[in-house]
Amino acid sequence: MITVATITMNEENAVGKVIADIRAVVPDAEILIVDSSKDRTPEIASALGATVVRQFPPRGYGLAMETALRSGRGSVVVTLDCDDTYPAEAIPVLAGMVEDGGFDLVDGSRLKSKPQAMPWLNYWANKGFAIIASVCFGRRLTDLHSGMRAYRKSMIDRLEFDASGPALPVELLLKPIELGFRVGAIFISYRERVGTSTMQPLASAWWTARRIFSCLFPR
Ligand SMILES: Nc1nc2c(ncn2[C@@H]2O[C@H](COP(=O)(O)OP(=O)(O)OP(=O)(O)O)[C@@H](O)[C@H]2O)c(=O)[nH]1
Ligand SMILES: [Mg+2]
Repeated sequence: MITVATITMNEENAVGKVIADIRAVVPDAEILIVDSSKDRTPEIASALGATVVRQFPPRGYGLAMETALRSGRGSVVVTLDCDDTYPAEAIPVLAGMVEDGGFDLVDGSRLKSKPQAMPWLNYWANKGFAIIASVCFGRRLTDLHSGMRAYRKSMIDRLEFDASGPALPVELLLKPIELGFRVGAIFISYRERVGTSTMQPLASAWWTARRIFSCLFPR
């Protein structure tokens, strides 16, 4: 079984479509939502048959993502943001590469070229950090910050990471590489967001640098 996990904070305008899109491609998957909303997001998600774990008051992206990754019951956990930016059609491709392709983690990279939906500043920051990490880790990495990936559950069970603070996806990609897990990537599309972003660019950049450094030189 696969789990499709997403975290939500006030995504009532997107959650219905995101769940419907997931169902259309993987009807038998467990759909797990870690929710920190004040709006109707959790009610909508429950009514559509998703498993909702409430985390309120909100504890931030990282702690919600850690709960999502650790609570999934499937042998593969596929993550995506609940803002309609990621393509649900990629779920079976990513999951299949873990289930049948022998990968422990497959990244959905948004950066084959600049997505129209990504502001130039974010694009250059993402690209710059990916180049730095590629040099540091000696392999081609194109997107450290993607929210869409497939993780082998048994790998997550063995992984320790610091879920406090922004830019957790950076550590969730680099630590498995450092530990010798089999990590792959495919290119995916990236759409315009429904609703408002919670991303804080400066804090995210600082934490990205910190996380690259701490994965490179683990204590
Ligand atoms: N449960 C929970 N979800 C959160 C929290 N912060 C953000 N989210 C969700 O995490 C996902 C990613 O957040 P976004 O605001 O889209 O951040 P982002 O994807 O880095 O930024 P954009 O590229 O602008 O979309 C969304 O589905 C949010 O609803 C939180 O504190 N708790
Ligand atoms: Mg987003």
